Amino acid sequence: FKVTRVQTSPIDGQKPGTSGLRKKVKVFVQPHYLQNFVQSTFNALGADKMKGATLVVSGDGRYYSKDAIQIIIKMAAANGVRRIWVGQNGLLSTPAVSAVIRERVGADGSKANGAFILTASHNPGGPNEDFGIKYNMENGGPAPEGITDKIYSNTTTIKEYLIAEGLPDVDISKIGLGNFTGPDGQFDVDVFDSASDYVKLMKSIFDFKSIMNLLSSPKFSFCYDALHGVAGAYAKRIFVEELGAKESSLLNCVPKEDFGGGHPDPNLTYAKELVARMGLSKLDNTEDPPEFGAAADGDADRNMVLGKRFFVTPSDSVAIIAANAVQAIPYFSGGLKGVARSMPTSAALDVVAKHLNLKFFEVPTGWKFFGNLMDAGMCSVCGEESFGTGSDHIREKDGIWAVLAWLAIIAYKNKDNLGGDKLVSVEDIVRQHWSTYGRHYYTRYDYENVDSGGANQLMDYLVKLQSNLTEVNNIVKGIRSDVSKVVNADEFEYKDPVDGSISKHQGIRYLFEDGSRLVFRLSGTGSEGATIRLYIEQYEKDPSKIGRESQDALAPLVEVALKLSKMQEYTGRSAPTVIT
Ligand code: VG1
Ligand code: CO
Repeated sequence: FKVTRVQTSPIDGQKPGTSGLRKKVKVFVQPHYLQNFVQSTFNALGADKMKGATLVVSGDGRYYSKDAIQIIIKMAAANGVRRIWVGQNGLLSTPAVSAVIRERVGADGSKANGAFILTASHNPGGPNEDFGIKYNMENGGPAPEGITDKIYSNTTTIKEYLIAEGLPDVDISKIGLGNFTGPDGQFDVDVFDSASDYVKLMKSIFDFKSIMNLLSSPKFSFCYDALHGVAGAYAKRIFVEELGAKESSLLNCVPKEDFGGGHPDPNLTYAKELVARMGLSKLDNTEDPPEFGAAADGDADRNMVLGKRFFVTPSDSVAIIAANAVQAIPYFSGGLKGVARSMPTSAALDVVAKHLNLKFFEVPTGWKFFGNLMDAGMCSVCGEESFGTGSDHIREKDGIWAVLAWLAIIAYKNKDNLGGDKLVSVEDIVRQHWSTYGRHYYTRYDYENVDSGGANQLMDYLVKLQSNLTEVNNIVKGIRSDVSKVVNADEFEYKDPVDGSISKHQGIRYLFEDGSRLVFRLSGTGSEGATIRLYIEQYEKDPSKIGRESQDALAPLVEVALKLSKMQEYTGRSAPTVIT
């Protein structure tokens, strides 16, 4: 092949958000759109870094991925990249990409330098829905803000991109190595099995034997919903082939370009089929739901964990994993280096960290902030309220890992008891945890696709209000007299303890005397309009009060949040789109 330089000009709006660039497919297929972003990434990383590099290119298999992969292969070849690794059919979950970067060794001894991940995660897919792309670094984690800022600034000045001419489309449906020759010498495309590196890593972390015993126990039953995302490719290999779960325990585990028309977001609103099977729908007519159910998002980095007629909040999930990791998961048997959560995530993890005397960190929303802590050996387990849980085995959150962690904990809690009469259930484990550590009632209200002007006004108003706590408390008292006092209010700002970098404007916080919190943020992953997220949390230590319905317990704070922020006035919405 030879290298062609194509003239182009900047296209507006290519700023990566919380996790890469996400837009409607219609936007991505415009002439030069993807190419501008990919070349801007190569330029941000530097031409010398790209020369001779090995890059992974794959994703959750959503619509437009296959075309995008061919374009990126040709551009990489033209930019001097030495080899491209592609998961079979272009499929790799986000955590598997991270694992491949860190663990895989090519036939010629090569190691990956980075990856393009093609996903818009939990956003729907298809010709009228979303596509996305992000770059991950040599440590397997998302590019830090220093790089994403550079990528964005390059997109505003770009004049040309390089693409290989005469390089044929590569057949990514077949495993094998293709060799090509360009002006710089040899260029290879290596198509490999999407699951084997990841499966190997999971087997090195968990005791598969004890999980197998649990899955084969007549007292236990299991169900997994991939929502037609890429997790299906891993679920079958791990849960069925390795661990012996029944094939019928898998729901929607065939990856589809449009996720079967659904919204591949594992929460109580969108994972309808699983929610019904677990006996959690409003009209519960399930005779005997499984003991354990879980779901993943499109790119399989998120997880939702359910027990029989029981929902585990993601904030509780990470706290419970941290509290049990050393006993239940061989990878952690030497102890935890530290734990971390994103700012809006509840303080359940903080309480565990305190009890166990662990290092603790609170970072802004988005997985990229955990990477530095992990690379520096300061953090083992971390999580976000947005159904993201993970550890330092890779540098992304990991949906299947979280499910294995829960299975390991259930297996551990029942280890002397699998022959006994009653299973220590998911609900038992969570309630035991609350009685030891107290309970953090938690809910999140999302107002999706609201007018950006109104959303910004609401945020500006809340920031301005913060300067006068007396006024805030007058308003709060006027709304409800039964909530405690606001003692602090600010915009969250983070200084990375490893590299000293500072991230500002990471969410507006109202902190109450009794430990309750209200947090307001604008989403950075949407593709249209603005999404306001409102996070509401209340801590209850009194054992006689930890068994309430979460929406009842939080009702006073919710009322305060909505009235204080003038939510309806600014957004025109009388109710959120999604409550989790
Ligand atoms: C959301 C979540 C955040 C998560 C991010 C990426 O971001 O709130 O916790 O890290 O999605 O997850 P935002 O900016 O929309 O609130 V994923 O599974 O979409 O890569
Ligand atoms: Co995701």
